[in-house]
Amino acid sequence: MTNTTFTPRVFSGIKPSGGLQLGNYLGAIKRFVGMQGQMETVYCVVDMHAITVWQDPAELANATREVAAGYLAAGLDPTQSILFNQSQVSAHAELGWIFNCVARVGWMNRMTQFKDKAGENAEKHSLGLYAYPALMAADILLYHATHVPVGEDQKQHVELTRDIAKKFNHDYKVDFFPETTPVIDGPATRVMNLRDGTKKMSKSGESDMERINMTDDADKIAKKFKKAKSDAEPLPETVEGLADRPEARNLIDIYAALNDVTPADVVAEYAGAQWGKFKPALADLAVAKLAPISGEMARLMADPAEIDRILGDGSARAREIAEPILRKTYDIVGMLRS
Ligand code: AQP
Repeated sequence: MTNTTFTPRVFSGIKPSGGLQLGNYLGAIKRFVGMQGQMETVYCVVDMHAITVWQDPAELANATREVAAGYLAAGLDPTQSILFNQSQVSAHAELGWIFNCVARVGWMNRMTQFKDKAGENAEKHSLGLYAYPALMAADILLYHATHVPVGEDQKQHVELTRDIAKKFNHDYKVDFFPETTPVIDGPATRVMNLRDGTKKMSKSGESDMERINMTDDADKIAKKFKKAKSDAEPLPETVEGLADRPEARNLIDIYAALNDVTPADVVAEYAGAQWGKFKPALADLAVAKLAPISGEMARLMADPAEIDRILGDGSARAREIAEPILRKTYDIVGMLRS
């Protein structure tokens, strides 16, 4: 085994499986933008993951542009970071197949997200939904990414990525793929559903009232926070007082993440306040922080050709990193090239 040192590089992605929601922004995009300039950053719109559940073709193309617009509107600089959509770099699918042959069925059976999404009807879901964590490992390792910022829900998949890298290196007696570190920090790594604080906020959740969409206007945001589930108690005096109060914890975490403060700061400011005071303050804060982003998203979406150009340029730059790593992987595995 050699002792390879890997250049620090960030990779992460978002599925265009619907419009962006607040959890995607606070748990992912805002943190992605914060890592820009600290090391090389590669960010993807993972359209191949989106089709693990049915997507209308015209809506998929539109959602791909909308996720790209979300990244850009939140401050991603496409000259500083690489921004592209996954299907334009075919090496993802190719390395994904190799990792399907490295990952064990027993490992995939432990993935809680598949169990949550497929529920009791697992047989009726696509094979892609079951196998997608191996493709996600390929997304990450195709860039030899050392750091992957994600929300809490993706932690298990980044751990699987580490297992795949270790098994590949061990089986082929190489030190080729890094053991990637998941970066999960800040108060909003798991933004919860506004109507049920025990469930994650999702793009594809059943009711629109359970999530804040990045395209919601001020009235909608105010209405959704006003109707958000809370509880009968006023806000506590300390964060410890939030134990067993999932809805209260969620609203305070959202406030903290939007305002770049800690949940303890929020509790200190609103100790003993009633929800009738806190919820309008949260709605005002959310509108102040999100309106400039949604306004910029709308401006960008009015010029789809420019978004396509940015994604095309990013894809070419992504291929420059990915293709040599894929070729070397094929050599290691023994794929003949003539
Ligand atoms: N509720 C959340 N809180 C914090 N982070 C979240 N992320 C998603 N929801 C939350 C983070 O956003 C990034 C992109 O996620 P994704 O779109 O690729 O997949 P997902 O986690 O399955 O997102 P959704 O919104 O729940 O999509 P659907 O409903 O289509 O499955 C990841 O870093 C994720 O952790």
